Amino acid sequence: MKELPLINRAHAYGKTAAIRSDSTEFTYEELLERSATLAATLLIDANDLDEARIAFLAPAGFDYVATQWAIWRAGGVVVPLCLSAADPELEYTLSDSETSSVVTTRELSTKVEALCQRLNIPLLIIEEMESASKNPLPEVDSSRRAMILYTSGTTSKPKGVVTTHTNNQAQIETLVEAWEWQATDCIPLFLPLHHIHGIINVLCCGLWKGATVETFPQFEIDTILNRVAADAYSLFMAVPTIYVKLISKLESLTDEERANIIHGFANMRLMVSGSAALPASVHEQWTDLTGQKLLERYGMTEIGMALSNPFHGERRPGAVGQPLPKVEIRLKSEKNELVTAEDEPGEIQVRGPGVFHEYWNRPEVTEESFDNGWFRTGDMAVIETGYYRIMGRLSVDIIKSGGYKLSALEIEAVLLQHTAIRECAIIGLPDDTWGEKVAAAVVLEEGEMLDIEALRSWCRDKLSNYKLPKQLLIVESLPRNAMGKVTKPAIRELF
Ligand code: MLC
Ligand code: AMP
Repeated sequence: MKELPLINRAHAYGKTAAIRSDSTEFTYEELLERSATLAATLLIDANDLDEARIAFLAPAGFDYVATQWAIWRAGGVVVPLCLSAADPELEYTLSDSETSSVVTTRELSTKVEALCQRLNIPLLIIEEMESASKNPLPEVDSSRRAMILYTSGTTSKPKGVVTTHTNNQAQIETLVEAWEWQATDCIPLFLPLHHIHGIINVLCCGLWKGATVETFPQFEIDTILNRVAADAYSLFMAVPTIYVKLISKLESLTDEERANIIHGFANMRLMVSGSAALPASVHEQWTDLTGQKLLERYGMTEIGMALSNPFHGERRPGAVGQPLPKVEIRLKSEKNELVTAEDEPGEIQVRGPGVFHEYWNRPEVTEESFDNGWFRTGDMAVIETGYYRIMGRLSVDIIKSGGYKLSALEIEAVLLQHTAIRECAIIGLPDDTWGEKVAAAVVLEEGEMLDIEALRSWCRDKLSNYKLPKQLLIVESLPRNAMGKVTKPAIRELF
């Protein structure tokens, strides 16, 4: 039977370690076996899930990957859930994706049990999924939908980005080729597994090539640095905030404590930064500390990775390089004209097999986001002596904080539910560690008071941790332009 390429390739890797967590290793063979059992359990009443959406909440590790592969092998669409999501966010994801069942671990089940009951969605516990069924798994064509990742944007609620297996495969092959992934590679995975950076760039690329992926529940800096010092890794991929945190950690250590860690970093064959702008100063500091020249690349949930500094050749601080294999890029000016010259800014538009299939259940939004077959990223760039440089985003309502894309509108909609708040505006303030940090300017109702701690604790059961405002400014009124529209640049000046 024809299997999906990612699964099919795994047979050849047999007893190699695919996943390493807490010093336990799981081989490719074990992954194939466990995912087949889980797939059979998911298929208890059917021969094929026929693109049913199966959401899952699992920490990074063997269970996560076995569940992901099981859903794919059973013909379903994976909807990975955010571990730190608040209840309303989980409810939105399950409802919007029209999820037909949720899979989780026993430990995490309390987080979704009541919600699944309320929404009448079956909840499956991974540890209890043992199937006696020996029904053959369906043949799943690569053109079918594979994954929905929720991404914030210029709409108040996140949109589900649907990719097919073909899209995912193209995104993987692009990176495997450009960054010369090897079966001997070992990479730490500490990024959240409901976003493309962790899922495609680290996990799927590693498993595609037969490498070993060492998982951590989150960015546990001390544990990870111990492993770096033990020379455990050949590759490292992270968001800029992580490099900033690593630099300040390394600077806090004595020369002796630092020596092995620096050696471990220096020995890696490649270190990559992406998901947000890497300040040139951080790039240079990292080289001074470790001798490694970070490779910065640019991507997006909807398109996979698009631009990258070269694996061989000049890695230029402040720039994101050139189009990756199989990715076509063009720049469109404000006047909607093609930019052909260097030093002229334009919106990045992307075409290629890695570009997503659709926004789930949003045909009009999908259509509007393309210009004659080219995906409009909303990011501005310029070409300078052959390399693209990202200049910023077209929308002020999109914030990138710690590598997470946040919608100002989504946070504003939540804040407006607070009885003390009459009006509010969320902006991203520049921040050395987080890139941008979420800041709120609010107009209070008559006689009300509010401080940042009270606001954050009120928000906590409504928004994930990383979306909570970090700064609060109480204003008499929000600055508006002649049309009555709130002007965010003017708000930024108030902080
Ligand atoms: C957390 N904190 C923040 C914050 N997030 N403060 C300001 N801004 C933020 N965004 C605060 C917390 O409130 C807490 O404060 C303290 O920092 C520690 O919180 P934490 O959550 O424990 O932080 P940490 O674990 O260190 O997380 C940092 C991080 C994480 C960088 C590891 O944010 C992360 O994993 N980011 C990666 C996201 C990602 O993968 N994006 C890729 C999307 S895909 P206190 O006071 O309570 O201690 C994409 C496409 C592409 O973008 O191109 O790749
Ligand atoms: P997401 O929607 O979470 O996938 O985030 C994608 C966005 O992250 C892009 O549209 C860019 O705005 C931003 N981004 C990713 N990589 C970079 C980079 N290297 N430099 C600047 N911005 C980046």
